[in-house]
Amino acid sequence: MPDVQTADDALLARVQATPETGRAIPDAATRATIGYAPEHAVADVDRAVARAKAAQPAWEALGHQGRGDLLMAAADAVEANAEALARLLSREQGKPLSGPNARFEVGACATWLREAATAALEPQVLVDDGTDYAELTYRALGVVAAIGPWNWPLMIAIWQIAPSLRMGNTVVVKPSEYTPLSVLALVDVLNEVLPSDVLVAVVSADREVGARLASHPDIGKVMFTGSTATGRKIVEASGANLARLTLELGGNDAGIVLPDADPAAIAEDLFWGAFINTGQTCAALKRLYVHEAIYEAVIDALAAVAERMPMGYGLDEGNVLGPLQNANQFHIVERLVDDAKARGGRVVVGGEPAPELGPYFYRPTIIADVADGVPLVDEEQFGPALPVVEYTDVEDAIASANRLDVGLGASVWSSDRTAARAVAARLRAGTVWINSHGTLHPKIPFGGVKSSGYGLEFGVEGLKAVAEPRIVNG
Ligand code: TXE
Repeated sequence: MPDVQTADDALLARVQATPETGRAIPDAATRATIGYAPEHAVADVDRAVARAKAAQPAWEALGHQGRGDLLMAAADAVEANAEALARLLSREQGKPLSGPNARFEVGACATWLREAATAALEPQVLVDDGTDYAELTYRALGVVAAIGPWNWPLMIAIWQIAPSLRMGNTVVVKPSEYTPLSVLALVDVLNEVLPSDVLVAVVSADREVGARLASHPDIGKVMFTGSTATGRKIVEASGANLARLTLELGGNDAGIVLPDADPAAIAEDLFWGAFINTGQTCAALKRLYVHEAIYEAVIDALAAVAERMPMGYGLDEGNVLGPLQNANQFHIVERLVDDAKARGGRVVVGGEPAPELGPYFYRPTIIADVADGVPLVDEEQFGPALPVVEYTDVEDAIASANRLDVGLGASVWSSDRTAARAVAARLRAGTVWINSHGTLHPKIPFGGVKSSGYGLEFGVEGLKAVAEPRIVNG
């Protein structure tokens, strides 16, 4: 048996380019080069789409059972390579192996593959009254473009790929320029069991490559997770090819802690709601509104959790927080925290980088005594810095939660589920959690409202979103 280090490097060797032809990809923590990503050109996108288009009819002809069996085998292949994938992901993305991080992400890939393989999508009888008969069925759209981000690169790629394949589409996947190697490794593992050209990857730092993929005339659907700005470009591109879109864009999720919540009981779930993946999560808790009666108690309990969570190099067992993945994101977090401090925000913990750990580490940070209008509250920080806002009247907290132009998730924290549900019903977000934040389930649809995007992923709704509806009438 090769040791895990060898397996990790062996996987990398299967997918990487040479130093002469490829682009150096740094370890997110140390910034040392870990490998070389291939650089595809716009013409390679056209070739990739042509291959996927040619492979699609035979893939669709396998039927749900045949495709589902192969997706189950793909899940087994992911598990057989789980530790190597997790290590490569940890190095490239920065998230530690331990905690709800790299091993968790690879495990979720297998879980979501199996769910996509087995979810039942039965024909829906619309009318059957003796005179008229009509039913609704779903078939493949053709070729799906899967365009992903760098924060959860493997899991989000699977969210896009697995339902698309299940429904008989073939897929061209374009990973983020920041995390191409781990996604290429995942694709390579999936392709151990998939027929050739059913799943093709294109990789480039040139954003024209993603733009060409989204606007390609033979793309029937774009599954996109990333920034709102790029999402808008994809909407514009779809004016030409009329590709269907699922857009999972940024968020600025609010949490509201009601006065009857138990600070000690909720502190750890609050912490992970905000700091999962070191805060680099679309549906993370990004601003917390706490009732004045328990404001200091919640801050103290949260700070105690933050202080005992180890941050450091991802391959060192036991660390649960890592670096910001890239310089750009590090500078966003640093700017927003410095600004909040300058405006009188109280640093409860953190509030500064951790350069002894590496150039882009930032200490887990809780900033109290800030208000709406402070950029750390109003903008997506996408990092380990949580602003806490005190409120007196829950009506104000609800108004604050709803006042921004994004609506991916939100949460309400209370010992009274009925009271929490009453508040939840008034929050404008794709998902409102009660006493947790950001927890996902493969059968529960997930998607945003407002500028957080549109379309649902996961479960049966997720299958419908990568399929063409067909009514048979008569
Ligand atoms: O995202 P982009 P970036 C937020 C986060 C972060 C910011 C920018 O706040 O600071 O977005 O991150 C591809 N047509 N989120 O720059 O630019 C691109 O190559 C088609 C939130 O990584 O949106 C990459 O594969 N594709 C988010 C993908 O789009 C294009 C997660 C995302 O890149 C393209 C990540 C084009 N014209 C960042 N231009 C979340 N919701 O979780 C670029 N791409």
